[in-house]
Amino acid sequence: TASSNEEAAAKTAVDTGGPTIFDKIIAKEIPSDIVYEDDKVLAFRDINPQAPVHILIIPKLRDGLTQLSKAEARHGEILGQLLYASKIVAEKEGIAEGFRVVINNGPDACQSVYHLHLHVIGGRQLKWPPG
Ligand code: D5M
Repeated sequence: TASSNEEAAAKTAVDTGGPTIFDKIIAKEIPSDIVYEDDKVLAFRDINPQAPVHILIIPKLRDGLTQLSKAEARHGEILGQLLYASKIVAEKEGIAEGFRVVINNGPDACQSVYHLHLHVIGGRQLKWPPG
């Protein structure tokens, strides 16, 4: 299935520290459906939505945050800004009463893009536990 293909691809994705597709989205070199933006963060619709609302929130400056496990104390402010932006986005999308924020970290979590991103998912009844 498409989903298991993605999982397989993510299993082989590695954190090279090199550029990612998100650099092109930030630079607006490729199109994206932006739902929120400020000087530090960018939020846009996931190209492969897993729910009626599925938005990615990324830091505009990656600053070593290829994945959450690379976070250092100096990243505290941007990490807070990303989480706060998830609340803004949930309100904008009308899902503030029920939504999920997910960070996939590394191959075992099927991370496929090595530029830190929060998934904001909602608009339907979500299941627990996740897969
Ligand atoms: O999630 C990476 C996510 O990034 C995955 O859900 C697809 C999404 N993606 C990849 N390319 C694009 C573009 N060009 N626009 C919008 N969304 C995109 P991960 O947590 O790394 O598995």
